[in-house]
Amino acid sequence: MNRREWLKTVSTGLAGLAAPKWVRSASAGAAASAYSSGRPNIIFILTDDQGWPETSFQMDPTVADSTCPYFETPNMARLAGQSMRFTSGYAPAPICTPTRRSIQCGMTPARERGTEFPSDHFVPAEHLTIPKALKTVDPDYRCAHFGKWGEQMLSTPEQVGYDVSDGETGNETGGGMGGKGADRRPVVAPEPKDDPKLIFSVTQRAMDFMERQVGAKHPFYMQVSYYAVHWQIQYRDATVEKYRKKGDPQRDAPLEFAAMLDDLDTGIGELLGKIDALGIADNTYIFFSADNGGQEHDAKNPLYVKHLGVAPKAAAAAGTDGAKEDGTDNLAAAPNPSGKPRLPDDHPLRGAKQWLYEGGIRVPYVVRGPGIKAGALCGEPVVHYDLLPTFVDLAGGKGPLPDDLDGGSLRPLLENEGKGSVKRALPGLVFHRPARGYSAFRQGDYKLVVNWATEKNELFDLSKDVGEENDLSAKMPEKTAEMYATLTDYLKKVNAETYQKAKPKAGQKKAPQKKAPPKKTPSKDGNAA
Ligand SMILES: [Ca+2]
Repeated sequence: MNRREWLKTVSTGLAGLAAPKWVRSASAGAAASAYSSGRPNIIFILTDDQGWPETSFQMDPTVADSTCPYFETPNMARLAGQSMRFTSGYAPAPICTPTRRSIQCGMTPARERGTEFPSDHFVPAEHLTIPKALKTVDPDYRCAHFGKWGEQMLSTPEQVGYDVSDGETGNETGGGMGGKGADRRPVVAPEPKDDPKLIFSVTQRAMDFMERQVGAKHPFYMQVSYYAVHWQIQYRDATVEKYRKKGDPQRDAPLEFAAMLDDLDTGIGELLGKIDALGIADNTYIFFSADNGGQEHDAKNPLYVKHLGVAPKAAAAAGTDGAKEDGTDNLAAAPNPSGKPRLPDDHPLRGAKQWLYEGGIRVPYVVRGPGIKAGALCGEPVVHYDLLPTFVDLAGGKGPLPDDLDGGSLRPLLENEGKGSVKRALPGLVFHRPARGYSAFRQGDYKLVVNWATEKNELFDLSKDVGEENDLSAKMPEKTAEMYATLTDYLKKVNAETYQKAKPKAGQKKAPQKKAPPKKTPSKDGNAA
């Protein structure tokens, strides 16, 4: 069944028509509980621009620097201790919006032809999405999206199926830079000193939503997309005082960044506390991750050159600062009175946000829930476009999903202490950013990085070389060619944007965009669900 046939079936209503096979068999076998359906709740906590090592716990216990002890994230650490840690967890893209589209629809940004902020034709509301899929498994599911939705998403949260949301929010909503040129400025004014990056108001709406669903005995899906720790930096005064007393971080991030991360952690702690207080922890899955790799805060650091493989000037020209697209100002160096060299934000990974090296796409990735062994580790590569099929599987949906989904369910890994593999149509993970001249393909321990501008391929064995320093392509030409063929066959099959077409041309500002469908009024108070 293709997606159009699937959606036609669903939109015509399930009664009296043959529902998709996986829906018909979905209702049986749910465990008895306080819920009308017994189905689990699913919460996805998505942070913004939080790098793989930007937590106080090690994302990979075998990699010493996969943490920054200066940062204090006790609630994230507690959650990780109760969870399975995916040490090779990936965002589908190294920037916000392509990742956020990919999450909702379970496809690669390459297939969505949405590898930059705009997409030339992809309207999420015209496709299967997480809330639509869960409601098809069981119409009792109530779905909410709080916090940052994304830039140029072309569909509102309600249009893709959420009952409750904060509307079409973006970086500016959460205190990022708005306007252009001389008018660029933080748009949240005055700065909300008790609610930096809207962390606590977003958390409060999420807690209220959960409470309503528990009272009404509805299973729920809730995505909480925090604006932190994306620039601009905001924090509470008491929090930043704590870090001023600690001195400078061991990484490029300014100490104010640590305060923002700390406040984010406090908000997440409140959310976790509410789950316990409501008595739903035993029937609730919590996924925690970030939308792309960490922002690099100091391109002047010589270690940056080592890790990115290019000189800072060239990196800036290539647009690693992202200032033109998403309002970040990442090249602002943190004060470094000690003068000692610091580690780049994403060390030991190579690169940072914007890049398809690991620093741009490998992110924190932990999952807690029924049947998941606390403290388990999983090295199997997983990605956010696996979430839609995973959520459907955890909710009790059976049978095949539409055949244009790229993700596979993580359930076999979650229920088997991380052992096993994920069943996807393509045996590997695809990352595609043709406008910047790069694609990458992760398969097992190996990762191929294709530079379309230079037509140079690099091959890395990430099990031995997480920093992508040893290019094996000359030593392993057959493996390189095989992975290149698999990647390029896929890109052709899904009609992905090509480097020749996607790279900016002289005098061309933006690709033409499809007109967005009409907006609905967002239900900000959440009374509807
Ligand atoms: Ca981001």
